[in-house]
Amino acid sequence: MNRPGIWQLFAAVLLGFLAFAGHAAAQEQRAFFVEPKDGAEVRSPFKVVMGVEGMTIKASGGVVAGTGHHHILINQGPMRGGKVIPTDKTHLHYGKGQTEASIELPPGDYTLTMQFADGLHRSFGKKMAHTIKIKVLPAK
Ligand SMILES: [Cu+2]
Repeated sequence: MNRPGIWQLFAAVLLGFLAFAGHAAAQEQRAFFVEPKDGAEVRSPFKVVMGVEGMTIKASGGVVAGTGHHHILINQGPMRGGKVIPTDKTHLHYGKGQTEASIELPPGDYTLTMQFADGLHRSFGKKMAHTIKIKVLPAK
């Protein structure tokens, strides 16, 4: 009988389970601002970095399950799921699959919402959105 062998096997199974559980948790779907942080003070133009988990970034065009692209909505909250995001000065599309952008805004307080949406720009709703507040400072 090789008792240490059995305990090693037990430990390996336990570690495997923990790794699986951790992976499952990481697969939770969310979209978020990496940069700027909520409450940040920035000067124009400022850099925005967009992140997504549990979905894949794909250029706009067709609808492929589990994929989409980023949008930034200026001075508004998330858009209802299924609603097509308009294209104008306050609804910015990153339809080439960009994860970084440079944004220019006049000085002031802003609410920015990062909204993930499908290949036809249909919002994935609040669960795939992240809203932050920032202050754009006057140019130096
Ligand atoms: Cu779009």
